[in-house]
Amino acid sequence: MADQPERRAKGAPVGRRAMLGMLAAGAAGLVAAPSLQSGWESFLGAASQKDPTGLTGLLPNPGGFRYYSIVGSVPRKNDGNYALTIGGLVDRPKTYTLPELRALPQTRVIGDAVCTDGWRVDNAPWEGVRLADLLDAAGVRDKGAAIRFTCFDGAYSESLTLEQARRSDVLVALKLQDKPISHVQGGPVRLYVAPMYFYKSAKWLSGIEVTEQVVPGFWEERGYPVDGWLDDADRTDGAA
Ligand SMILES: Nc1nc2c(c(=O)[nH]1)N[C@H]1C(S)=C(S)[C@@H](COP(=O)(O)O)O[C@H]1N2
Ligand SMILES: [Mo]
Repeated sequence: MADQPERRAKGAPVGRRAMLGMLAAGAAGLVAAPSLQSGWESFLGAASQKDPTGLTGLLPNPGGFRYYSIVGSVPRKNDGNYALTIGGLVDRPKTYTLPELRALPQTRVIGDAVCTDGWRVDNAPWEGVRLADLLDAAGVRDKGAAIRFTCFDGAYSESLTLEQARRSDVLVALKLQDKPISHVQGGPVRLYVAPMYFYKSAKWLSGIEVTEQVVPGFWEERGYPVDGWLDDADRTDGAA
């Protein structure tokens, strides 16, 4: 699992190690990142032959996003079988269904999606439940200081400090560009962490666990910064 390439069916993927160098180099490094020459169209061509995910039915390219998954196949979840569990250091652990999440107050955040691989999608409208609201409902205990996110792909994980998780621009997102988030984009529910690199925005979200300390996520265990702030991020959440 650890050695699986993040991008599948691509001609000349930029290695994660190389990307870390670019990430360390900051904005200039991102500008200098090799262009994704093969792109979505070639992904389609190759994928139709050998993509094991069966996801190619949901094309075309949704608005500039690239498809990422660290596993080959992810189960589909819907109103009937989706569940989001909030637990760990909380007073009121709870499992939400999709209709329950939809019934909560929805917040719209217009923000960027910036992948460390050098592509970005700016000013996309995301909608969903503020993570802060779910945490308040669960009642974070005094010892709780961080969040660990898990996913129903069975492999990916992410983390935030409690302070980051309480920001007004961190969503348990149900919609992107005014439509329910599609399966390929991590739906029906994914995290959207507007002020951080897109790897923080875990797709196929299924678990929110309040922990005492930050538990580094999948890419963070492999060298990515735990604090994934974008260069232009307002780290104080002035909007809150
Ligand atoms: N479950 C899961 N979430 C994930 C990833 C992943 O591989 N699995 N990749 C991350 C990375 S590196 C990026 S850039 C975005 C890509 O989201 P997209 O596939 O909707 O473009 O998802 C992030 N969240
Ligand atoms: Mo990414």
